[in-house]
Amino acid sequence: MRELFELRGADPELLFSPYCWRVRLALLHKGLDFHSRPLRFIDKEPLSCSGQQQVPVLRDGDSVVHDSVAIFQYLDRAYPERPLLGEGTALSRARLLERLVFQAMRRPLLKILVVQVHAVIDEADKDYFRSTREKALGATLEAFADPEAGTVQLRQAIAPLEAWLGEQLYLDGDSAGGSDYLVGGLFFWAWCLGTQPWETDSNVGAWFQRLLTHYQRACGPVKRASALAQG
Ligand SMILES: N[C@@H](CCC(=O)N[C@@H](CS)C(=O)NCC(=O)O)C(=O)O
Repeated sequence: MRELFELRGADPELLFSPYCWRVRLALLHKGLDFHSRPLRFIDKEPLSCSGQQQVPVLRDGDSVVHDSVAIFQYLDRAYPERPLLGEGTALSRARLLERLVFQAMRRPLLKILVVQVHAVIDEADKDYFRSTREKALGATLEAFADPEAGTVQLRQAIAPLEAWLGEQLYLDGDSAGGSDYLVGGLFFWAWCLGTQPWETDSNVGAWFQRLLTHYQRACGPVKRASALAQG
């Protein structure tokens, strides 16, 4: 049996981790079904088989793999049809893209989403999330949050994607591939939390919609939180 350990909100159907979304999209690309194991932040025991404490974790028969990029690489080794990242130079470039996009998008997205994440997680997770994130950010969630500035910074960060997607339908070419899922996971994160800090009427907006439509056709509607009232 194939199992994906992933992160859930107070509503077990609300799955909002960007890294877990990457893996969901990758499994769909490979045509592999799986059993979802949604966990709260504090549910660490089920992850002990992976020797670390973060999701996503994929258990596939006797193999247990953690870290979204490592899971992509595992899937390409175990199921070579329809490669996600490829090998050699292609793999190296995909990993570089992941680093660059992550570096550029994560902080703006956190400014937009951090208070919303706190709002949607289970009561039992709230103290843990607040204390770990406030330590990492060096500020209270509320002081760090700045959806307006985050949106401006995010739009600057995705400008190269906007230009690139004016030339082709997907980051990887005519059809979606590993780069689309590595980047797309960050967009699903925002989407599931009830926000859409990019313009619908843009190349990026149309690209995200293609990924979402493809996913929903195969897997059903994506559960979304309702947006937080601003101000
Ligand atoms: N580099 C990892 C990052 C995974 C990660 O940061 N996961 C977060 C959820 S989005 C997590 O499990 N956090 C657990 C915690 O904070 O205790 C990947 O790409 O999978």
